[in-house]
Amino acid sequence: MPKFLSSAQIEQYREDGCVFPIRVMSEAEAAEHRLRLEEFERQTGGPLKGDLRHKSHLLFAWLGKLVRRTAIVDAVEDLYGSDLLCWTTNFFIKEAADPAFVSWHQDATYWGLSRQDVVTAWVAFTPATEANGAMEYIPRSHKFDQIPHRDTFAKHNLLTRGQEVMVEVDHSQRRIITLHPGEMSLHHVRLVHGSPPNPSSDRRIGFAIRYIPTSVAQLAGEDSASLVRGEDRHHHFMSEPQPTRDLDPEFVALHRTITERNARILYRGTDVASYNEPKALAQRG
Ligand SMILES: O=C(O)CCC(=O)C(=O)O
Repeated sequence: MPKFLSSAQIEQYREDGCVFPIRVMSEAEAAEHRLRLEEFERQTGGPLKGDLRHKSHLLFAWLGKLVRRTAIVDAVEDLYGSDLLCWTTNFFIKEAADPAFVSWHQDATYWGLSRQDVVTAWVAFTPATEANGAMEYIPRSHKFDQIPHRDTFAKHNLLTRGQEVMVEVDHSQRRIITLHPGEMSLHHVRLVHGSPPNPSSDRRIGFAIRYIPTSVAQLAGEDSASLVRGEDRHHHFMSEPQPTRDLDPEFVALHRTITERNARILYRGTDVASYNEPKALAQRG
């Protein structure tokens, strides 16, 4: 018996590689999440940058809670069982009238994980629509093998390497993931997806939470993850603690170590060593 998703939603994930919209909090709670983020941005003088956008659930107690939120984890349990890790998180923020975009890609390409049992819960803090650069995907593309990608390191590409699939994407097949604030989509690690720029007058903010069953391992280096449900009998990842307050200095230091290690996995084979380095460095390499 599923805990949260309907049988039709589970079937849609298995068949299409993506299911949405799934409400996981009220619009008011989503607005509170946005407010918390923007309060921090106001204090620090601008949009969240560099490694602060990644593994942010180790920096902010409210995001540490979000990755453990019952509705989200119940939905993931319906897909991948009851022993679950949050492997990482990534803010995908597109400013108003900004050229930032995400090229067509499969998440699995550089993640180094041992299996394809990886799902992203993309939680909308603002609306995500065709008008503000919502995610798009090609249904059933998660059933393809790993597709070769080329690294572009394009300036406005929000992906680590600006990686893109080396095949022509048939745009007539694409579906747009329209979400209201407080809703999420779930997408498979091999799904071909991307998103265009946001020409609208407001920001589009999504928080991507990547979940794996504890049996999945990291093959590309040392790594850590947060246990969010059940038990970890495999110990493939070092266990991350949960922050109880925002920006606890111990957690800030831990986050720095972890994101540096993580960047070494994601940028392996390039000259880039951290999320904070300009992409141009790699283009010169
Ligand atoms: O937020 C976007 O537009 C793209 C997000 C994405 O590629 C992902 O969550 O894997």
